[in-house]
Amino acid sequence: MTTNRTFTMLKPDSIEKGNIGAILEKINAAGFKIVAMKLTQMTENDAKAFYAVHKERPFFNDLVTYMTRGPIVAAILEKSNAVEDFRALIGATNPEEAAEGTIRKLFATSISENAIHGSDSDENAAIEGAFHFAGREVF
Ligand code: RTP
Ligand code: MG
Repeated sequence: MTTNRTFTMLKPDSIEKGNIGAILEKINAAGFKIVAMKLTQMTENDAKAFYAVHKERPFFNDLVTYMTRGPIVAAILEKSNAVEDFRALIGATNPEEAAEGTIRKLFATSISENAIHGSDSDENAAIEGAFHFAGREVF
């Protein structure tokens, strides 16, 4: 069994709604260890770079506006099978399609404002973690 890491952001709607504690509770209960964490706000250039894969999509400008409108909680999480298990914990992109008990089912507002991000591969987890954290901030 390999222990590995994923990257997450609690998105601005989660902070606005006062859901940081409740969401971290779910993450802890699912067995993830927090190895880096901070409250931070992305600039427009940060969000455009972070979500560059979606730059041709019709929702791109709305996504950048949403992700930059207030602080986020960025974190690196450790667990066996971290990327896949965390995507299962957060649920489908559209909360209407998310399974019962998932973070998006419980806390998301809509497909656009969906409470939380989770990396979609080990490679992206490493890239996204390094985007937000210096080496000395990761434990
Ligand atoms: P994320 O990258 O944030 O973990 O989300 P995801 O993999 O589940 O979904 P993805 O396809 O990567 O989309 C990134 C984020 O863009 C917003 N979105 N809005 N209005 C729309 O149709 C739409 N589709 C996607 C969401 O905030 C989504 O999480
Ligand atoms: Mg994605």
